[in-house]
This record gives sequence, structure tokens and C-alpha cells, in this order.
Amino acid sequence: MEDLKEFLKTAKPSVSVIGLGGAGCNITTWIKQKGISGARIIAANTDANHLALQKADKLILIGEKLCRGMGCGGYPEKGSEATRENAAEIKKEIEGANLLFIVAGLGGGTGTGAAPVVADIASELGILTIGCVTVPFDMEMSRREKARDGIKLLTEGCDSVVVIDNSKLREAAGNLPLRDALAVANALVGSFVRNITETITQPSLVNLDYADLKAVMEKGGISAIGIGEGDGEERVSKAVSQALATPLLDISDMGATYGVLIHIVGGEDLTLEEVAVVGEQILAKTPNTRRVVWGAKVDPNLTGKVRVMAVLTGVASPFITGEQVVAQPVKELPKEVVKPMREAVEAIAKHEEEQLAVLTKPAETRKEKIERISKAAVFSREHK
Ligand SMILES: Nc1nc2c(ncn2[C@@H]2O[C@H](COP(=O)(O)OP(=O)(O)OP(=O)(O)O)[C@@H](O)[C@H]2O)c(=O)[nH]1
Ligand SMILES: [Mg+2]
Repeated sequence: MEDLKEFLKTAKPSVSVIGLGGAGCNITTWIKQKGISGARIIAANTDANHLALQKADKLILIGEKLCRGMGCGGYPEKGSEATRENAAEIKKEIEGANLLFIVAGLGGGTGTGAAPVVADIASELGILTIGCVTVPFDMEMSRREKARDGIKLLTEGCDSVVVIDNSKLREAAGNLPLRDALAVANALVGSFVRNITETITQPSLVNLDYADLKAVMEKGGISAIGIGEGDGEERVSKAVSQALATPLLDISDMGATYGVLIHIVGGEDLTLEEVAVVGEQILAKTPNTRRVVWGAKVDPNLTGKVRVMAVLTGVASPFITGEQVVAQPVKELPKEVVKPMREAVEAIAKHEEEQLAVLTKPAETRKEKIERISKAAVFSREHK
């Protein structure tokens, strides 16, 4: 029993979140204030006044010599240099993490310059690293250019970079005033980080395991997020349709998505049957997808409603490549491909029971656990 407890302790992935620059730190403060189980929050900025107001487990003033606590004034090269000044400290802070979220609003100096440097440090340490960044509004033209260059550098060090276009977000939310749109972006990035962290570190209705996350994010490139919410009879299908209709980054070809990560939150009335439907609907819209993983949790405040967050990994975006958006027809998925999806969900449901039973069984090795879970949860296939 003692061995098992020890195993469960070490089997739990260690998660760190680092916010960089003004927007990045605002987002990590949002997360810290909401509370997050199982992650350590670090906030780093070149701007001492802004940093002093943040909530985090660790604050790091970067580039003290170069920026004298006064920010980077919009120059990413300065942000990179400032980060190199504190590389050893950052390395010490993130060392030992299995998963790192790098959070920033791209387009300024600090976040844009710092994020790729932190990603390189994490990559050398072998940490699974997910960048979570926003790109500036359409009206911030030169800042969008800077953000594009920043993303290209960031993808080299990160496993996946989740990109949220502030302009798309504003559009999707019905042309909110700018200030409100920024607050929504903070909440969106913040809840993405929180949801993923909590489903891999805390028991949930359907657990998303570290191995699942790794499988879908590892070769992820650029990822887009879509969100949806539904209530009433057709709540699941409404939530899914909305999530897929409004990816918060333009995608050139939805059908070419490499992987899909689905996160579902519902009230205590959420059933596994409904969870299975979500997976099928998303697969039908992304027919060439190689990997689908999902997690679901119950939020007692959400009775009657279902909230879906879909992360589409390995997408091509005209924002990054500078191409025009070409709408692609969505292919229907053959019945025989849909069926195993339901079986996979049932396997996960069974796996949940097994997890409870594990407390009375001899402990399996970490390697066996990872193999078993990836077999049950990762649905991969060859599809033309
Ligand atoms: N999501 C979000 N985006 C923000 C926020 N504030 C600014 N932004 C966006 O993020 C971009 C970068 O701004 P900051 O984060 O303030 O810049 P910085 O990284 O601190 O860089 P410097 O101030 O130049 O050192 C802006 O162009 C905005 O598009 C915020 O609170 N939330
Ligand atoms: Mg700043």
C-alpha cells in the first residue's frame, strides 16, 4: 500500500505555467486567482511595476540590467536578450516539470521575445511544452507581423503552439469592446490551461492522461481552439457545432487537422453516452485526424449545460503562412470509422472503474500504466 501511494505520487505529472510579458502575466494572475489544482505558476516580466501587481507562486524580473525594470518598448529582440540574462534562474524554476505552458500575448517586446527563449530552455530539458499565445487585433498591423515571426520561432522549441487570434475572438463574441475582448481572451487562455491541467492531475469523469496529451500535442505545430456551449435537448450537438464553427484562428483546411483534443465540462447530469457523441461529431468534421483524445469533468455549477473546448492540432493557418483562406467542403465520416470511437469511449469508461479498483490491486509499473492508458484512450487510425 505504501509503495502504491509512492507510485501514485510520482505518477502524477508535474505541471508548471509561465506567464511572460504584460498579457502573459495578466493571464497567469487570472489562473492563480481562480485557483488551479496541480500546477505551479511563474510570472516573468521586464516591467517591474506591472510584475509587482501579479499573483503567482514565483515572480521573476527578467533583464534587470538591460531594461532596468521598464519593459521592452515593443522590441522582441530586447525581450529575448532580457530572458537570456535570467536563463539560469528560469531553468532552475521549470526543471523537473513534465508539462510546461508558456503563456504570452504576442505583438509586444517582452512576451514575443521571451517565449521562444523559454521554449528552447524547456526543450533542452525534455519537457512537454505547450505555447498558449494570443495575436493582436487586426488594427495592430505591425504588431501582427511581429507576432507572426514570434510564432515561427516559438514552434521550434514548443511541442504545440495554441494560437488565439484576438480579432477572431472579438468577432465570435459579437464585436465586444476592446477591453472586454482582452478580458475574454485572458479567461479563455486561462481556462484552457486550467482545464487541461486539472483533467490530467485530478480524478475526472473521463481522465485525460499525460500520455494522451503527449500523443496529440507532441508533433502538434500550430493548434487552434474552438469553444461551444449548449443546453436543452440537443445541448451536445449545439456545443460541438459552435466549437467547430468558430475556431479562434483561421484554418486553411479543417480536414487536414493532425490531432484533436476535446475537453468537456457538464453538470452532474453529464453522461458518458453524451461524451461519446461529442467525439463522433468532431471526428466527422476532421476526417483525416490521426489522434483524438478527450477528457470530461463535472462542474456542479453547470447543471443542464454542456461546454466543449476543441483543440485542433497541426493545422495550417493563413495567418501564419500569409495565404488566403480557402473554404473546404467537410467530408462525412464512414460508419465503420465512427463505431470504434464509441468502443474507445466505453473502454475509457471501463478504465475509470479500473482506476478506482487499482487501490486494491498490486501496483503496475509506470511503463505498464502508460501503455495501458494510451491503448485505451488514443484512437489512431490510417485514413485516406
Ligand atoms: N489576452 C490579452 N492580450 C493583451 C493584454 N494586454 C495586451 N494584450 C495584447 O498583447 C499584445 C502585447 O502586449 P503586452 O503583453 O502588454 O506586451 P509585452 O510582452 O509586455 O511587451 P513590452 O511591453 O513591449 O515589453 C498587445 O499587442 C495586445 O494585443 C491582456 O491583458 N490580455
Ligand atoms: Mg509590457
